[in-house]
Amino acid sequence: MTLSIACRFSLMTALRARERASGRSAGFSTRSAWAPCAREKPSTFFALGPAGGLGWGFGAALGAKLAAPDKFVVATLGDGSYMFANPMVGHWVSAVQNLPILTIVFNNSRYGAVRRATLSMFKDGVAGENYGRTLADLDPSPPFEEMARAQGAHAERVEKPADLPEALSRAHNAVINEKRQAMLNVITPY
Ligand SMILES: Cc1ncc(C[n+]2csc(CCOP(=O)(O)OP(=O)(O)O)c2C)c(N)n1
Ligand SMILES: [Mg+2]
Repeated sequence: MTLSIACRFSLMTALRARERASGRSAGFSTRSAWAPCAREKPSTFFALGPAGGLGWGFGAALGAKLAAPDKFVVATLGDGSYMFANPMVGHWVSAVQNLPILTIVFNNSRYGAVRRATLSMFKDGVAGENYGRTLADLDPSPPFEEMARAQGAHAERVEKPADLPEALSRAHNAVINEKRQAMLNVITPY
């Protein structure tokens, strides 16, 4: 099992357990980061298709929190999607408008989908050199957790799958009990 897949499974398991306990959550993703997690209730997961709208998830999640303040709202985003969303503004809006949500970034330091698409068509061309990273590289990744903290978020960098359940617990506690926004920068190299 790769680190990335392991991270996602820990996340799904932890969030689904919370959902069963509270019955109150909603997820937003620019893309299908929750694909392995079958949803059991309608209107608990919203996402766009892969063809457009990168950057939609963060703002959509804030809008959902505005519309449904009693729900535990989670935005799950790739690092590219997060950057497209203008994250400093998103965290600022969250703080100023009192919209505590949990934002989870799956950070592989690249536009992984772009790299995959490039390699699937042009792996032997110039674009395929350097393992297709040339036009898809986001390395070195900025310290997203520090940027979120600057806007008052409870924010953590998570490097090991084993650390994810407890990090999720702390983030969940910050949102539900402290009414603070939370952010997890989950490092998922592959
Ligand atoms: C507005 C917009 N621009 C460009 C794209 C093309 N696009 C689809 S996925 C993607 C990269 C996504 O990167 P990331 O969010 O880091 O996810 P990863 O594939 O690495 O898991 C891009 C640029 C898009 N969908 N929407
Ligand atoms: Mg990425």
